[in-house]
Amino acid sequence: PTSTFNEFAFYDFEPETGDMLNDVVKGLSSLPKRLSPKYFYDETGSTLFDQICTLPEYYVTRTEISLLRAHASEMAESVGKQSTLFELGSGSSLKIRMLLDALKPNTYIPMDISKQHLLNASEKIATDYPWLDVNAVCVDYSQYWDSPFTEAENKVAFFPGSSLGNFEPNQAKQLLTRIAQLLGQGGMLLIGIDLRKDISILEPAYNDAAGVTAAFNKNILSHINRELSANFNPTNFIHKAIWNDALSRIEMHLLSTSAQEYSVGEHTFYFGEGESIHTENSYKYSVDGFQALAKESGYTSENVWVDAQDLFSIHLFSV
Ligand code: AVJ
Repeated sequence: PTSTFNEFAFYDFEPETGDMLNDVVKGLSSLPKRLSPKYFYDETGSTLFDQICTLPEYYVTRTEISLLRAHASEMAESVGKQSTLFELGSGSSLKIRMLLDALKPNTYIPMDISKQHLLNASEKIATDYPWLDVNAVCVDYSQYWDSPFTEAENKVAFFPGSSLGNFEPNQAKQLLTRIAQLLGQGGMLLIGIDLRKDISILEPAYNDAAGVTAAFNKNILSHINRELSANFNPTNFIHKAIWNDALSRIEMHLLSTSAQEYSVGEHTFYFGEGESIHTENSYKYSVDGFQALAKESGYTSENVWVDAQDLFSIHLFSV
């Protein structure tokens, strides 16, 4: 007989502070200035993101959750019998709960860049699902991809929240290709992708009345202050979110309220009045457009679920 207790393991491939310094210096030295949205997610940023997910304007999370709730058993049926379930960007591991009972995998492998958040969330899952082995992996999945779990059998990956939308279409293709390599022939990918829609819905979702998204955007500077001994004053920047229709993406920026100068370690950066730091892209796809991108990355479309208002899609692909 096997053990009555599930296994819990934590693997730390947390990105080095030195990598972050190089990356931040490079981004702030470019024109226009930019910072990677992965630096939103320190402990404060992950908590602010959880708050965003409950905002009335931010339809993304609640729509995806209602799709999962409505179709979990059909999704599990389409996925078929898979024993190892990966989740990319597992955050607080709330959505996965809607799938665990239907999918009944042996092992859950949550992957996230935010270490403490991942540890708390995965311990809770291990407690609440005593039949499930949990192997949490703290990792920057945009960089590191030598998974210790390549050998596992019958793999399915869950990539919710339209997080893939943070990547340029070409980078998205590369990441999807890497995931396909991890999954191997017969592997399955269940992925949540936000849909193109009217600007009157899109812009408020990234510029909420309560100002939580503004705080989330500015926290990237506080994170850099803490991690890299920088001296940004986040109150001297304004949050801006705009829809770029030609590129089919929401862009988030931080605009400098005046001419000012800040240091990051040994480096000094000058910001003109009104100058932008581009902090995030959030690409939106049509159902067909995303299926074409996935096809180019080595997948076959198996199924897709869309809500009645055409806000959000959950695709199932096989490798
Ligand atoms: C986690 C990347 C999907 O783009 O909607 C939410 C992040 N940024 N509000 C998104 C985010 C501002 C979110 N993703």
